[in-house]
Amino acid sequence: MPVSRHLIALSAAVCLAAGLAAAPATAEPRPRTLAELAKKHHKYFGSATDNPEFTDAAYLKLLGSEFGQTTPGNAMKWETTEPRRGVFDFTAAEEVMTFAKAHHQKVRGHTLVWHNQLPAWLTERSWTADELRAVLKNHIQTEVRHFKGRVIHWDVVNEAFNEDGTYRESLFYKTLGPGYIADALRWAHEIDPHAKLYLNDYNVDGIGPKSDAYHSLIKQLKADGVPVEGFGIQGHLALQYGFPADVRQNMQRFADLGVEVAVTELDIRMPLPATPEKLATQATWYADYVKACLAVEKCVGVTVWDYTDKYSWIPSVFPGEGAALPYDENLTPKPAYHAIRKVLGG
Ligand code: 9MR
Repeated sequence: MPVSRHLIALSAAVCLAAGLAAAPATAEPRPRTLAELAKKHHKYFGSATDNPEFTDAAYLKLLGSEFGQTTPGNAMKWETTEPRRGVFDFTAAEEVMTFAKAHHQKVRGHTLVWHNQLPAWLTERSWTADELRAVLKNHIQTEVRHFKGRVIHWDVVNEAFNEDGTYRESLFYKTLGPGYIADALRWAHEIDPHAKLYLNDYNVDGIGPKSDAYHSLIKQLKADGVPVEGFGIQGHLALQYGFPADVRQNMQRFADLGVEVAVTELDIRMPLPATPEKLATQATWYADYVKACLAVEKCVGVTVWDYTDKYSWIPSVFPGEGAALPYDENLTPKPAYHAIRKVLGG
């Protein structure tokens, strides 16, 4: 019938017009996110986050869209998760886990054994080796059990060495001796054999006494059948101290031991004020760091230690320094962000 043919033609024209209005011929496709670009290289690109930031909607929008992985900056640390002996509280960590799940992000668990951010009940008395071993085992196993199957990695032991490659004289080292590291790895593995177990530290970007100490330790742990599966290179750099030129070779020598490598806490601070020159150098450094990870097959991903200068830990710890992250305080991408995109092929 001519009438219905007319109607069909009319409605087709309306649809076409509506379609054209919604997607003009000149529209650019949505730029791919850092997460999507990294995934093409079979790596993740992530950002740490922290609970006080969860009231900032603009911040969360970028966190959930641009990054494919997250690490709770504080929520899984001992003082937060076991504030009283044997009393566990995973509320803060669960807030991060819920966000990560909703945004299809992988989560790195950080951290089970560290000399810092320990609860007072642990540090304000002395322990026999047997007592402390029981406390440590219970802490590790309870936390790992709680997040079992939901974290890809655990930073099981964090910052175990001094700059010269000697063991840090932490409560755990002083009371239990160096064997606490192997014990911690074994206890964690017993509960969640699928999470990759990491040792993690700063100032181990290049080859030197501290990274040498990790290299020897991991080699020995492997020889002893201890379940160590990753080396976390935090990557807290500062423009005034130079770029670690051998970061790729360093990653590779760990990969050659049979462990994976991750860049776990990358930020690149500078003396303030930030100038275009400093931001350009920072951009090159970010690009070079990511390039190193791309060049090493067993480097599984890069995490920035939060993504915006608005929430960086740097200014409070290094007065007069900052501007360390790829987005500025207004959540605007900096040259570093564009440099990272470019290296990832964006
Ligand atoms: O980002 C964390 C900051 O909010 C805390 O105040 C600080 C306390 O030590 O820890 C920061 O994160 C550290 C991480 O857990 C381990 N590597 C160094 C990080 C920066 O200090």
